[in-house]
Amino acid sequence: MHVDVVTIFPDYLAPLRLGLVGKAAERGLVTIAVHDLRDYTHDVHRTVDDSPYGGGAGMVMRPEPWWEALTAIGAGGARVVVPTPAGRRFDQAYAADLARAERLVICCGRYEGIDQRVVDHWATDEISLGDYVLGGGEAAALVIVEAAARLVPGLVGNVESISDDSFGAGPDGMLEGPVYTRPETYEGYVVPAVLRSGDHAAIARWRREQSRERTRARRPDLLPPESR
Ligand code: 6GU
Repeated sequence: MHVDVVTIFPDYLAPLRLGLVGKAAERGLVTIAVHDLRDYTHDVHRTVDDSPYGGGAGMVMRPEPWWEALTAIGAGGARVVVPTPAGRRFDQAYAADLARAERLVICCGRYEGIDQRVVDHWATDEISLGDYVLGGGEAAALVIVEAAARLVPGLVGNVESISDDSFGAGPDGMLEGPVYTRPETYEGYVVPAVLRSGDHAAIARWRREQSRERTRARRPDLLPPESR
């Protein structure tokens, strides 16, 4: 997978060098290029915004720098993602779908948004992380790339710990239960006895129960209606 991110804040994407995505980039499984939108302006002030037609508060991102940037990148044929609170809600299945793409281009808007003609012509996907408003698409781009990149085939550890549309290794799309490591007792808190029992069937049963109980308490919407 190759990812292009277009932004007026290239430094915002620096964390993509870290962790699992960074490791994937080092190994060449995922390649990431960050582009400064202002490199596609031609005025001395490198202007990317202008006032909205029809009036109103805030500024709108001008179409010309976006069009030139996306043309230069060769975005035609790629999945072109515009993060926006007006987009389709992002989830694990959506991430898995993006992970199948050979090329991903993420267009990070700021201000009140990008001129609609850019979106109409270039965007294949408008994605929202949830019902709140971010200052721009950059934080969303970090989330989208991290969620998709860890699902790219061949990445370390993604064989059994990942399935398409459920969370982590939680069975049946339920939430993960609690996890523990050494020491057995810490600050008076003890690791549940069953996990130290060596009884693998009992451990598997306990994990399923924990998973189900946590999901019922925190996210009943993830359970089939009849078992809520
Ligand atoms: Cl993807 N972008 C912005 N700017 N705000 C958001 C969002 C995305 N998702 C929720 N709020």
